[in-house]
Amino acid sequence: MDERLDFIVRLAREAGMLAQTLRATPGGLQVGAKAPGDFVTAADLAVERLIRDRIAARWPTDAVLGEEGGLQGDSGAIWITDPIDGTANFMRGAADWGVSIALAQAGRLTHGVIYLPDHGLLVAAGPTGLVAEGAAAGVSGISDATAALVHLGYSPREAPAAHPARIGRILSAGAQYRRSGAATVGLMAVILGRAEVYHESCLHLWDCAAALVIVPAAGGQVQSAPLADHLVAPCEVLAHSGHLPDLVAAVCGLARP
Ligand code: LIP
Repeated sequence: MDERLDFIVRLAREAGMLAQTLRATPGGLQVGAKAPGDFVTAADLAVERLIRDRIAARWPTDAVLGEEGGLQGDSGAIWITDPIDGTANFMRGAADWGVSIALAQAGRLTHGVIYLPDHGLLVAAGPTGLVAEGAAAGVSGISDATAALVHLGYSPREAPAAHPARIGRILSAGAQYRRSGAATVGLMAVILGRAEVYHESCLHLWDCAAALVIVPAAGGQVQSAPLADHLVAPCEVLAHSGHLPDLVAAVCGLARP
């Protein structure tokens, strides 16, 4: 395993354990809201601080983009992290949340790790291969839409009417949909072959950068904006197994191929 992949796997485990410890500590969560429905807890801030400190100690000239602290540093190597993805679930004691850490070098995403601590699932990928703990990684081979699951993400950044319209297209295609409230959970489902598609119209890079590396390594396909655009604004993200083009077109509202 290359040293950066080994580093992010170990860091994701440490970050997840810190988040679990803080949530279990009486008064450890002090919850705030960045916007209506967009929560941040003391654990989000502490875990991102840990991630930034560990990266700075090992690669002091690299830049870091985090959900809570934004972009700090100016370098060809940028670490991209959501310390606790699915904060609204995490702060209520639900299991659907995760740690996401990725690395971009010279304008390309090269490494990523997603860790779902309460589920005991970790997947990571880099130039030397794929690592999976808690389950085998590999996208689904299902090609029948009536057996397919589509995970959706939603945020108030998208026009509310667009979401039920997307659900209607999925049901009309014969498939079923799920919405966990954490991109990492839906993207992990695609990586593990437990769902066929993940889509979100307006998703920040820190929620999905790791998955944009891992899904292809698990045999799937991803579509998103150029990295330079996604670094500065949320963009549409699609990850899928590659065996259901008609369903993917329905999810995205595109003409059938
Ligand atoms: C969340 C994402 C989710 C999205 C939410 C939110 P957070 O991340 O995982 O997919 O729909 O709007 O962005 O804010 O809990 O880290």
